[in-house]
Amino acid sequence: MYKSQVFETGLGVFIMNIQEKIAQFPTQRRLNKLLEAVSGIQQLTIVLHNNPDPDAIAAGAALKFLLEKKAGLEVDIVYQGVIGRAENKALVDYLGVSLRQLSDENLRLPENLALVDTHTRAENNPISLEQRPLIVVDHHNNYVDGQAVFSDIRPNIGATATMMTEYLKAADCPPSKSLATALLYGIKTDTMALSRNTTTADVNAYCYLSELADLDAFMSFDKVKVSAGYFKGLAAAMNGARVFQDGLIITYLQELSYPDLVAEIADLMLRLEGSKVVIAFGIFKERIHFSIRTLDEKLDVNRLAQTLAGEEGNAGGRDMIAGGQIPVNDHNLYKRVAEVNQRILKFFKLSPQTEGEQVT
Ligand SMILES: [Mn+2]
Repeated sequence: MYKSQVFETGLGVFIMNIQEKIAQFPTQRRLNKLLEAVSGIQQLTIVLHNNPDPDAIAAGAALKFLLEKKAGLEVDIVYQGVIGRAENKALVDYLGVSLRQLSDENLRLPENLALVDTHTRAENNPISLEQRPLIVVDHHNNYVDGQAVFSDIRPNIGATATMMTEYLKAADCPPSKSLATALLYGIKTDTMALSRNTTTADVNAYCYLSELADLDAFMSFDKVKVSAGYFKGLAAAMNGARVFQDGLIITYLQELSYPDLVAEIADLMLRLEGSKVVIAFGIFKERIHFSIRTLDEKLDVNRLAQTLAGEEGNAGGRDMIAGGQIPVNDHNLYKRVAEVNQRILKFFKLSPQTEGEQVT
């Protein structure tokens, strides 16, 4: 009997089901542990990374959905910073899940916490080192988060939305149309449409979600109107961009209308012919925000980001993406901006006098 015929029979389908179930074993175990971590509590607060992106927003909403359905919890989602990108705002509006912005003055968090798309050692979230979250689900950095009651950190996975999709499947808790759409968009943006840091798990989740999602809504996020601030930033980025040897591009955007504009610009400038590494930076609320994108797999972007941030800032990155912040004030702003430039040139072993070529 041919293999295809075997799989058309009841036995074949049975075997395929078993194979799928075996593949789900680790997720099932993780799901049980995740639910154990919140047993006996009624309320939980999910903390996303600062200036949350679509992956954090979608994965956070998925964890809320899962814990409300499977553990009967009351769950709210909070974040620090700004949801600035027009696409991300459109996603939040569409998703209809309320996300509470923590004010800079009042960062006190309740006791029962979950971190999503970030972890306890990352500096891009407001939780203090003394706080022990019940849950951490993330795909940044390669270590077990011993500080959390339950942690699932898988740095090889392209998006936290992929991990949350696995949980929903294992829990027999299919996402609603809007949640599936958001998760799909989270995977799309974190993996640059499955072209960067992508694993089979991401592709599987993507296929699964495509069936459930509202594809018109999914396509609409990238076509949403953007603010004049975006074009202002774009103009500053183009005028300020300088190209150095080996495809290094540095661009200083000055005042940012929202912090993650630097990431948007860095992604865009990586399309310039010959570019291999882009570093975009600008100022938002007494901080220099910088973003790094590369096509060079050998470049240690995390080390580069740490170098730029220096002692006074914080940074992190993985694979081909990194970012960070450096505090500034009115007095040291110019000095700090010059320092960032010098640190980049030094990292790439370029002379401090090198000026690079203008793009425009
Ligand atoms: Mn992510």
